[in-house]
Amino acid sequence: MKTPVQIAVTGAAGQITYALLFRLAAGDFLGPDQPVVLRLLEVPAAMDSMQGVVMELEDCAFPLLRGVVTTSDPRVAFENADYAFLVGAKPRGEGMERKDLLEVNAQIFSVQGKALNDVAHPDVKVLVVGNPANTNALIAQRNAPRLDPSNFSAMTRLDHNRSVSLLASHCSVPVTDIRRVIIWGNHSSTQYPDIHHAIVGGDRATSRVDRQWYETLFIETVQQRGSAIIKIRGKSSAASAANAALEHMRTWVAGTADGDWVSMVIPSDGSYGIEPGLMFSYPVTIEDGRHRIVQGLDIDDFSRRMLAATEAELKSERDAVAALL
Ligand code: NAX
Repeated sequence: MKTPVQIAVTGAAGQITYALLFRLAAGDFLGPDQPVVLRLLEVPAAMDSMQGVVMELEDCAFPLLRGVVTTSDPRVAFENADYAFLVGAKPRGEGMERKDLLEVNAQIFSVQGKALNDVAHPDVKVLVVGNPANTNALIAQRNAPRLDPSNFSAMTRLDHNRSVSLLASHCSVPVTDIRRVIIWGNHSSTQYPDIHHAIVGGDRATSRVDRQWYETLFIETVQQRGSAIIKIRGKSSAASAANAALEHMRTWVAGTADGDWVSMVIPSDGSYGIEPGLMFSYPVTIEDGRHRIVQGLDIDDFSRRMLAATEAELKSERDAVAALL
């Protein structure tokens, strides 16, 4: 048997983690021969509720689960962590302005970034799910100068999966026939779901769908999918978000399939004219645990405008939390 890997998960009493932890413990992330230790972080007020989740984990008698650490101290949660799923975040409270939300989360992610810097494994792979995910990831990354910036990421995989599913159903093909969709930019309603380079079966997606449908319905449906689920379910996406988080990390470790890519928020290197350093969602291929931005894609005027809008939003988020960078 291999040595257990240390997986830190924050917001461990929340609804996304309720769907995530059992899959991590079951081996869905790293396979059936990789034992894991879960290192769970919560705020003090949610420790009891987190303990209930731990009791359920125990009751599953998962063969791969070699230990569970529970704490409200990030330095304990992230100690020697190989992987960190940063799911916990402060939701928008009543009367809270967007700037207040950014600031309160920036505080959380600056503390967590520092703790990762000090105690995590030097190659730790960090995924930020908690919103505003891109900017939270930026804060964490900037507060962890010891770590390679490329070890920090945020999640647009749920938006990517939503795009794959919607395109497949519109074209009446299985999801396995869809490749190369892209989510550019921010995980917010300015994100740009792009199918200009996507493939449906053996065809270019643009030859299979009506431009009008794409520019209006497709883009808006993906951008607004989270709100649509809240409206109908009364709660935000949880199982699909947990699934996307698991897939994001699994692809990061296992690599992308030949001829395909995934969308991932990573530090911009200036590709496609985006300001270097911004945490921006790009199409990436992954090999040996290293992501590389797909280069050389044609960007038409429509796409250029969409990229500019989401980049502008990310810059304004960054400027709102500049004191903590
Ligand atoms: P919940 O409110 O159910 O759970 C969040 C948990 O985080 C709570 O138990 C809370 O006590 C904990 N928490 C708050 N501050 C913490 C801190 N400083 N340290 C540790 N734990 C802390 O939210 P849930 O539905 O699970 O969503 C979690 C986050 O994911 C939210 O920010 C949400 O907006 C975001 N999402 C991001 C998505 C993405 O694609 N990037 C999609 C799904 C989701 O909306």
